[in-house]
Amino acid sequence: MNASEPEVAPIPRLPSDEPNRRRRLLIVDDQPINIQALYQVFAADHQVFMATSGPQALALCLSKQPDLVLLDVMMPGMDGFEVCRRLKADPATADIPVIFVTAHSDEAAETLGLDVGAVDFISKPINPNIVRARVRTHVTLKAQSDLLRHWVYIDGLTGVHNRRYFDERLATEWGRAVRCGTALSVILIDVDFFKPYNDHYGHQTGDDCLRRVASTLKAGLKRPGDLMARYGGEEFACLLPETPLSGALELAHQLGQHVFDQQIAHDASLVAPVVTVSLGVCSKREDTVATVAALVREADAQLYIAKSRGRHQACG
Ligand code: GH3
Ligand code: MG
Ligand code: MG
Ligand code: MG
Repeated sequence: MNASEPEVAPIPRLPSDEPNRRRRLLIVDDQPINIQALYQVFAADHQVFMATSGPQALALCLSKQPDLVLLDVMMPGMDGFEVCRRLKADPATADIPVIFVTAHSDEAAETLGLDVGAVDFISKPINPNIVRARVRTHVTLKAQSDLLRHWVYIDGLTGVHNRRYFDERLATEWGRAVRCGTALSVILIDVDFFKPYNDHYGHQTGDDCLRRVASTLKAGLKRPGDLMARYGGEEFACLLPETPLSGALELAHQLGQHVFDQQIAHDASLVAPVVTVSLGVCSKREDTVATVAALVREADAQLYIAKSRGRHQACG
């Protein structure tokens, strides 16, 4: 591509921001006839999954991530209370709302059901309108809380993770790296001459440029555990678990090259006619980089060196 006006990179869609998506429902009951009754209530406007045992229900919750589970209590082997306990104990399934649907409807059972984490408790035989209404309420609440959680951790301009998420992950990964004696690296990335870019092309085009730089940097990551976040303004931060300095420096060089390869015109830059970035790399070291604060401070110091040596380069 030639140096040209930047294209607007699409902001990634939210997984939960799809108002027309059919909600996924998991119906769990050891009696097929009970499953059938609930299936008929929801099949028309939901994507329905079915399980006839506790272990099958747990597996489906992990693989299908339903928006809600309708859960029988009395089942051979693992009963519904235990299924609910296990769902709530696993961070990957803890947020899925559970409604017990059971013939076993004394107050003690209902109390236990709510205590193990269910949001509601419905007696069999079911009234379709009541089940439908209660499911609708909890599916809506779940969608709203998913959306909130998403925006707490995602940068609204670029669609990559934000500083809050980066800081939390950094603390977690630092703890893990110290415990396991593994490597951990950070790259701080700053767009070169971005104030002149805004002055020359205007803020709107500046925003488009940031979106494009963000998606280019994110696409340059190699492993699922790697993280690219917007650190602030025109700065990005990359977290690389189990990556020593040599690997992080190599990736930093590649990321800088990827941004350059986008050939986003920058007539006001003093380093090239296109948008470039400077990168500072640092890795955990027992002697000199022994705290999270030192890791980020040293990456920032290396970024400063990259700037002072002429920009459009990585130092570490
Ligand atoms: P250097 O090469 O030394 O990094 O120079 P610079 O001009 O990039 O450095 P400076 O920190 O002075 O400028 C950063 C600019 O980034 C200033 C600010 O207006 C701009 N900026 C920060 N956040 C945003 C944003 O969200 N959108 C836009 N369009 N510009 C932003
Ligand atoms: Mg049963
Ligand atoms: Mg800056
Ligand atoms: Mg800058």
